[in-house]
Amino acid sequence: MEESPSSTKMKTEILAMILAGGKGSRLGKLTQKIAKPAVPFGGRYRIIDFTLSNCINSGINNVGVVTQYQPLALNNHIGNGSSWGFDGLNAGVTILQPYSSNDGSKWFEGTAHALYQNMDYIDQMDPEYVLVLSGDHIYKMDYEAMLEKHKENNASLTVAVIEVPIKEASRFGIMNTDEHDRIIEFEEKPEMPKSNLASMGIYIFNWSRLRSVLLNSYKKDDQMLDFGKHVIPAYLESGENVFAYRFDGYWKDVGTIESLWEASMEFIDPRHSLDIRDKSWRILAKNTVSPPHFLTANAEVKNSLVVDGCYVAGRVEHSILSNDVQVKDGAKIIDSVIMPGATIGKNVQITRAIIGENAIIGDNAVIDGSEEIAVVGYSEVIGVLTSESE
Ligand code: ADQ
Ligand code: ADP
Repeated sequence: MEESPSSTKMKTEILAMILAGGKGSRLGKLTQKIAKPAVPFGGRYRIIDFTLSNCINSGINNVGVVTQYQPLALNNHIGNGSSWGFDGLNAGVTILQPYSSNDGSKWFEGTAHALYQNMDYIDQMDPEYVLVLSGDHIYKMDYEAMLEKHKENNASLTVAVIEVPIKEASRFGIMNTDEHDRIIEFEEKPEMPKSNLASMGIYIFNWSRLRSVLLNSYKKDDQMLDFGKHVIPAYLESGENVFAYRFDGYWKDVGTIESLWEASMEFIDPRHSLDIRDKSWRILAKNTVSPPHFLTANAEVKNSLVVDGCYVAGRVEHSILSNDVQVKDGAKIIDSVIMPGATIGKNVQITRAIIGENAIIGDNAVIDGSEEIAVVGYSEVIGVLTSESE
């Protein structure tokens, strides 16, 4: 790739690249039609809203969103970025469309490859640092504080880390550090983890260094496809300054049905450590205007989040009703997440379930997730609704 002419360069200190392209196959039916970052969360949000909000709250005004798999809903959701304040003169979000080579077969093959494919865009922004983020984490984090640490350590790469329960450690990149938090050992998703210090998949790179490392590897035949599998080990091997940045707030990778359900249940609790009522760190979302929610005289709603446009005639306990959900007479919903636009028919019983967007659950259906979280897919129809409803 050629140097881009300096006159077209933007000169940004830090550019965030949100990786929003993974298939999210572990979310099964929920990501058949949309990318994981576009999956609804918390009634009013989509998963990527947390990362976009963190960027703007951290003073990071330039963001590229790398899409690949099923990007349509994500494009529609992000639009020009105005919902998060990215439409100003000094702030912008660019949705980077999937790229495929001439033979049409090679899309982004991994996280590092995805950055390599977008090198022209990054060069045009001409950042000193690139912050690599994932579009599928629920958390609030100040990336500016991480950047300060990166500079203080004179690091070439800083990896955000968190302690995880050891039984979950093999889902993550796991590392050991010295007393100054310099990373001395790193293993991507080890079968036998040597510690519980996990990579959050959030990296700050000095761009000029990463750029040449990637270019060199793609010139030769040992292409660096993935940050965890290839780039971090190569940095450690060549003696680069690689540091861990410890994060001790709430953070959840909602890559599985169980973790998505768990994070949703935690989200209901108003005392939860992910304080969404904190006005100094607001989580912004795309505004859809729906009428106020309506509860009938028979409705019984406890300990739940109910968003605009809902109509509730049944019983709802410890659950999330996202925007425009209908819960008909006699229906009972416990410990569940109902995604936007879903209709729950009369006398339906739903326990420990995630009901996908616009799904229709016909009258008298029983959806029981007491053994394993039950999932109904996007627009899926189960049974029939009686015709007089509506
Ligand atoms: P994983 O989350 O398993 O582990 P990966 O599947 O590579 O890593 O995805 C990281 C992010 O990049 C996801 O948001 C995914 O959607 C996105 N993504 C993946 N491939 C992409 C592509 N080709 N184009 C665009 N986006 C893509 C990583 C690290 C671990 C760390 C965990 C923390 O590798 O070390 O512990 O994140 O969650
Ligand atoms: P039924 O009582 O036969 O189950 P519905 O529950 O579908 O019928 O609707 C009862 C009434 O409430 C209908 O007039 C319907 O149009 C109205 N309604 C439906 N959704 C909403 C809403 N979000 N807000 C206010 N009223 C609604």
